[in-house]
Amino acid sequence: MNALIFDVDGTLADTESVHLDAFNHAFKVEGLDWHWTVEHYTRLLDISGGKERLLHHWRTVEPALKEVGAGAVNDTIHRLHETKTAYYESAVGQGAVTLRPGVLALMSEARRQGLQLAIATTTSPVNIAALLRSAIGPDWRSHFLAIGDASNAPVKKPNPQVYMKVLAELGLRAADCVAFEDSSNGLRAARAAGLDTVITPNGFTAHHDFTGALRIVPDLSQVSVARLKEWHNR
Ligand code: XBP
Ligand code: MG
Repeated sequence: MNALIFDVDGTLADTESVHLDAFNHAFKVEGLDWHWTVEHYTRLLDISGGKERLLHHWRTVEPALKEVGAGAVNDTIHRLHETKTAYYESAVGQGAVTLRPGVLALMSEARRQGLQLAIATTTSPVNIAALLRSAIGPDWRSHFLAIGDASNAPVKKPNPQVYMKVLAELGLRAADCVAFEDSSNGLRAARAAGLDTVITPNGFTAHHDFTGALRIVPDLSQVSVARLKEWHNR
């Protein structure tokens, strides 16, 4: 076991409630009478990617949308997502979320033992930076040998593209790594890339199907490198 590959949203931190607030803020700024409830957003999380989620919602609430020019739709979605991302970045930068239990300890122990760390997420680079800059510090990027995100892996989970990209950048086989995820889309992407995957569900994903997971644990507070090697080797 030479590397640990971490998903971001819902795995490193419980970020989805802040993403939800950011979407609702963007709707207000745009003057749209949309408001996503926790229940509705929980369902929308079956779609990976904020822009993709916006388009899916727009299509469901406005079937006549297809008459609107694709250009106009894309422009509005980009504007909404920019406003949403700016709100998210500032909220997380002000400490709106902290890392989930055990995440920092496992990362530190892994680095001390010479394992590589990587990130494989659907979200935008600015969101990763906002979270890890406040959780780890200004040198957070040096902790990760590879980072796959929306800017360099546009085909979103459950497609394995982001994990394949990270494995290529690490120069490692899937068999030499373990992934960490919180959602069924994430698990399917990691499994499709051949990765043993530890699942830490959260309030938004507890109902997901985690068939094929290496282990399902409430959080990483009881997960050490030794325990991971034991699970991985077995
Ligand atoms: C989960 C996602 C992301 C976020 C929103 O990412 O699907 O889209 O919900 O972020 P992860 P964006 O793979 O880390 O679990 O609006 O930047 O897409
Ligand atoms: Mg996730």
